[in-house]
Amino acid sequence: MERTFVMVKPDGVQRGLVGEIIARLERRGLRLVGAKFMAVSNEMAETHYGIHKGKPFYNGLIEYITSAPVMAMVWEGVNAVAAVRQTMGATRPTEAAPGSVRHDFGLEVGRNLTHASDSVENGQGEVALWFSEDELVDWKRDTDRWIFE
Ligand code: DAT
Ligand code: MG
Repeated sequence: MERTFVMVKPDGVQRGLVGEIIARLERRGLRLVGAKFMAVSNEMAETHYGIHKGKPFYNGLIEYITSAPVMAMVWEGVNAVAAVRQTMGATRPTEAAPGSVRHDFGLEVGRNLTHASDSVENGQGEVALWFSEDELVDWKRDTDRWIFE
């Protein structure tokens, strides 16, 4: 089953939106396989956002993501990567589809509430970066056959 790394960023945690965001992913039918509430080290932030190094917003991005705790999670399901990106919405909240998290709760690109892996390959890499194997739970959900065809 496809897995994706999802994070409620510091603004989402500070604004009390962790439950709301988890509820949307649960309601969508995705299955939670790992979660931890944590502070992000500078080293972790720089590894995670390595592809953005050198861009004008990079320093602000690192400062933002390390400024307060985050909720790091792994979710799985059929087309989990695309489904979660859709639930979160476009990077800029003012371009995110109505009904998406970033549209419904955000205004600014630098306070866009969540992270979600953008490809299956990056999802695998990010899951491995943020979680060890023993932090991921392999389980069968009783409703799986009513959600997965
Ligand atoms: P996404 O988080 O939708 O995958 P991304 O990977 O392109 O977007 O960028 C990572 C984060 O960096 C994004 O969530 C917010 C910030 N960011 C991206 N582009 C930005 C910009 N032009 N100005 C300020 N922050 C930006
Ligand atoms: Mg990205």
